[in-house]
Amino acid sequence: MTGKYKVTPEQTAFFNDQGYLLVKDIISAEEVLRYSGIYDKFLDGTIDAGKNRADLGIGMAKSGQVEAITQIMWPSDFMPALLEMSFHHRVLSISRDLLGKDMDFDFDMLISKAPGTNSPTPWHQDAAYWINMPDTRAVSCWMTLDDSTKENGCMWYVPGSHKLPLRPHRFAGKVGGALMCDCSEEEGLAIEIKPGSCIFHHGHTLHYSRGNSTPGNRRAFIINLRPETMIALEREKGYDHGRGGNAADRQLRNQEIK
Ligand SMILES: O=C(O)CCC(=O)C(=O)O
Repeated sequence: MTGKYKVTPEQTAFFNDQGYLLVKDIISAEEVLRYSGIYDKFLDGTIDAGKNRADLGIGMAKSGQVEAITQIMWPSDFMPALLEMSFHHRVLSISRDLLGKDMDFDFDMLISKAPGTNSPTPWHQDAAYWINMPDTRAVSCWMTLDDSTKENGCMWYVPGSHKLPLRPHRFAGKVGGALMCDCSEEEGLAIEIKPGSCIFHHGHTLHYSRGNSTPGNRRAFIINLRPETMIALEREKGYDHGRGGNAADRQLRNQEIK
């Protein structure tokens, strides 16, 4: 790994303060093409993710649409070579700069908003999907393969929200679909990014995206990381983020704070 994929102390301080960090060009234009080819094989079913593929926007799809929001958990289980490719390596390196040398790969996922699907990802904090952890350090890297704009569903964040308690969450629509909490665009900040760029966000940072109302794709590749001991604890408790086919088994994990 080269120094290019390290972040500066100033960037780490920004992440700690704001709960997110934009990193431009984590993969090159050439690599975007390579990842796009792989991603499209997942979307068109050439690589069959089976029950690891589900609709995050359950109940929002219009007739004729396969999914309102396509979510594929653990793509690297179906294509282990992904683990050895640049994106995974660089994200691991940066996450260790941001949150500590014990950060490790927890899981990966693809979230795609097909042209015209127009289904927002509701405001939420990732930790609402997870079991409670004694060590709450966790980071996601959201990388786009397309121009990510407000119109096609770029990410919005509430700066500093990772420092506040988790908000109560509920199912946005049908049980098993996305979780949501009360929040609005007035509180947030939209970050439009170019293909191959990414945003790291803390597991407690409030975020959301609008639906894709454009004729183009909005394909995001996401990697989640947390301390290795917390990953071991999750697995011990039988929690593996939809590995092996329960992607649609989304539950409220933070009921006790309601
Ligand atoms: O891609 C999206 O619209 C949502 C992504 C998200 O919620 C996440 O990466 O945690």
